[in-house]
Amino acid sequence: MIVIHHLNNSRSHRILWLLEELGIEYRLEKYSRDPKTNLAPPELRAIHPLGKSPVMQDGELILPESGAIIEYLLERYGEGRLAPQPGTPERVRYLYWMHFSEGTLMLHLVSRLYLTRVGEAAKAMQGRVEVMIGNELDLIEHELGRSSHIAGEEFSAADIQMGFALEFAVFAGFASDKHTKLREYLGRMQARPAYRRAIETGGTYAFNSTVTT
Ligand SMILES: N[C@@H](CCC(=O)N[C@@H](CS)C(=O)NCC(=O)O)C(=O)O
Repeated sequence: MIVIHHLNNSRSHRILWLLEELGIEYRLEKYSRDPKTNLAPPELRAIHPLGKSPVMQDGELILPESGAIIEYLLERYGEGRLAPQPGTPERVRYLYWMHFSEGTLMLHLVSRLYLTRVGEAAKAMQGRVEVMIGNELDLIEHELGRSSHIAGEEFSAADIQMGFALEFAVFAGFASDKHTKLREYLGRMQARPAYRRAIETGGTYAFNSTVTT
């Protein structure tokens, strides 16, 4: 059976959500963030040297990195679900947003979080990163004006991969009044039964509390 090494308040929620959407059985190994440092406990390093979550175990295979886990699960168990057909315009959008989530938006959100802790010396760089995050949310708002989901009219795993990054952006205060489609879209994603089941199974998840404003 698939095992997910799951940290509270983390990207691991993506994998639970995907597994719930696909109706695949799984077992959770739960870990809690340190209340002071917010870091994962050292036991996670026994599973994978970087000690981050999510990590998926499928038989002998140990796989970290949420995007890679999603791709693996779809390829192995997806039976063509939750990904547009290769060769279609939707597939290209799917690939773009699948990679954009960690490669661009999360990179900037996490960089900004760290920069806020440096203080005055980082102010100029922080401002630059905040401009980039704002531009990225504007781009997403525009994309959601084209279709009901991030890669087209159909729900796909790109919505799952983007979901956490958008929740984190809203949580960090980056969505403004002009991001109405983004907020409406997130509300729809969070209302999906599989999303709700993932929250119930995974436990504490702080990033979806500020979305419905
Ligand atoms: N790019 C990786 C990021 C993994 C990651 O940074 N996970 C965070 C939780 S969202 C974590 O484990 N943080 C705890 C720590 O750094 O100790 C992915 O998408 O899986």
